[in-house]
Amino acid sequence: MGLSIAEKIIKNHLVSGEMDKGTDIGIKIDQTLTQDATGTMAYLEFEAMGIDRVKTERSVAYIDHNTLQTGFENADDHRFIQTVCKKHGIYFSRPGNGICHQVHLERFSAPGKTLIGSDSHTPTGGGIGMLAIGAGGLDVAVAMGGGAYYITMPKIVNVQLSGKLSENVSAKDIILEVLRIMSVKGGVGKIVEYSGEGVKTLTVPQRATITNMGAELGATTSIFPSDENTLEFLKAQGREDVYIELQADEDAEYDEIIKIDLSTLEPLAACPHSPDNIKTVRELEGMEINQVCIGSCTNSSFTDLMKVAHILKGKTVADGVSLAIAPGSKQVLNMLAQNGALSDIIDAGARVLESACGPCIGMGQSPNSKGVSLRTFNRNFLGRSGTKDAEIYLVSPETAAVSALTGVFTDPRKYADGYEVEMPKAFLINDNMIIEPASVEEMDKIKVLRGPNIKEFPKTTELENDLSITCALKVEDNITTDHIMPAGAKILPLRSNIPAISEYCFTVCDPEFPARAKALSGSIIVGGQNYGQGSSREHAALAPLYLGVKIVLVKSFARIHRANLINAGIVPLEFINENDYDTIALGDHIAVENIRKQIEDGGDITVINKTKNLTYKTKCALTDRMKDIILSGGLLNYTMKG
Ligand code: MIC
Ligand code: SF4
Repeated sequence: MGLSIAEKIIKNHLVSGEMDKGTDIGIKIDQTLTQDATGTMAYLEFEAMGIDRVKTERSVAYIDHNTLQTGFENADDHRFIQTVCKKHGIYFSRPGNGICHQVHLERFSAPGKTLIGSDSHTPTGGGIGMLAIGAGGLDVAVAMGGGAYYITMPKIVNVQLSGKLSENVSAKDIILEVLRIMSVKGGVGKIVEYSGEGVKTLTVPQRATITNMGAELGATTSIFPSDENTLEFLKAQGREDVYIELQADEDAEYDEIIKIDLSTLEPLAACPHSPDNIKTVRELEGMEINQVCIGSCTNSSFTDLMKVAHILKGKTVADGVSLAIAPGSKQVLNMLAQNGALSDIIDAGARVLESACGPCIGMGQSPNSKGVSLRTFNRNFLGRSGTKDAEIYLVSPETAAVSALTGVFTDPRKYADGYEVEMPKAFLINDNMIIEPASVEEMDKIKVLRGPNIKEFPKTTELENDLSITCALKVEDNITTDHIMPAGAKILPLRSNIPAISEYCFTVCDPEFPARAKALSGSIIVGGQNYGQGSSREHAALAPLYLGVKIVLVKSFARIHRANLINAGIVPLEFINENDYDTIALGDHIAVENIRKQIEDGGDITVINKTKNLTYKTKCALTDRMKDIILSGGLLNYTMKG
């Protein structure tokens, strides 16, 4: 039987297990990336492992999330990461150089290689044919130390693209269509692999928009073939030496097939508050809007912003609209500056932000109360923008730019004028904002600088055998990590301080949760389907850990968050009978007896609701390695035990 692209890369990197779907495999990791909001923790964990120098082919740390610097915290974190990188062999991309995924695609990505990153949108690299996966910080730390990365061998979904996009219909509309078809949980346990004649019509940045937002499907990753367009992109980045061709075998077998004719697509929008709540822009036309934000790792490439500049040229942003634009990287911003497009953008009245995540993670530009904001981003979870009652719609750069001018939701096809952005033959290459690590000889001289905001990774202990705990929170389906551990300008600066950030844990759902959980001597959280979707932030596991949560019992989990819970030593349980969910209430007293033995045996775990006098059967589905991690009290303890 032939292999798909993802299977070929996995085969080349397999260090443990067999490539049988649904079983655990370990793969060798060639590259890692971190960003600053998850990076401080990842590097503290790396330091705790006591390894001198990274063992990957390339590890890069980016500063892109916490660039508001409203206090000393972020700047201290940047300095810590910069010095840690210098010492331990990691490349450091300075603040201002751009968003991790955009810069990595431009300067470091390579077809056929494996990449894990402490950010859920790491699959952006799939646009160039990498096997690029989002992971928790601890997994990245272990990979930097030369350890394998463990995943469940995913099923492969083949999305066959035919035809060509019509003018002003965009790569964003393709992924919104895939989200409409598959939903935010449709990709769990799967890799989404693109093929077909339509692939040839898409450039690498367009493909990267699609693989980036594959994260919103809950997929392990998404991947495109590596072909002549890939070579063209790499040549223009002066990096054709890393090119290899990658195609699926003709007789590759897939678990699911989805067919999309690109010529039939029209502009789409993800409506509040979920990326799979899709409507056509036509249906929304005429709705008054207050804000437009263009940027993020989904849609801030040179070609995206050239299109935006073309639409804005010689016009003015509508009176009632605030337009903010954050170019994805210094390369993009500089090229727009040099060719004059930036001037068109400024002239139209856009508010030009630095090359960073910015409004995407609630770092500024929160909309007005009940404001309608059109964003080219990838997530529109409730409250993420910083304004709880705002209505966030995710759209293409074309829809965003045209609507910014009209002041109402507008179908950009009405403004089609035959303009096509050309892929540059040569991008502007200047890596002066990427600092190389010290040499092996020099590394010992480097002193790692820590500010007062940096607190140690919380210590964990071995799992107790008899748990007698209380239900401290009960939540619904599709809880995101933005509910569990919110971000934004006020909370993000605390990412390297677990005691302080824990005070905000779940406060979006229940402001009393942190105090209640702390007062109990051990607790359980109960949730619905797809619990923990969204970000890779391990803080969504570390904060509950710090607050004394021992078990999370839900109907189903999102992949990265479940892995983060295991890494933190919190037991992830799933209801076997989903109706049991209805019988647990806040404050119920829960007991799990002999849990160590139950975990070791690998069968169902019996959970007793003492208050209701009920017994629940739950499943844990842990591999032997995961069992050891949980029993040791988390991945750090497990790794240090050797
Ligand atoms: C996000 O888009 O939610 C983030 C912020 O980039 C996160 C990482 C984080 O929480 O630091 C992600 O996607 O993993
Ligand atoms: Fe940054 Fe937003 Fe991309 Fe996350 S989704 S990496 S916050 S731009």
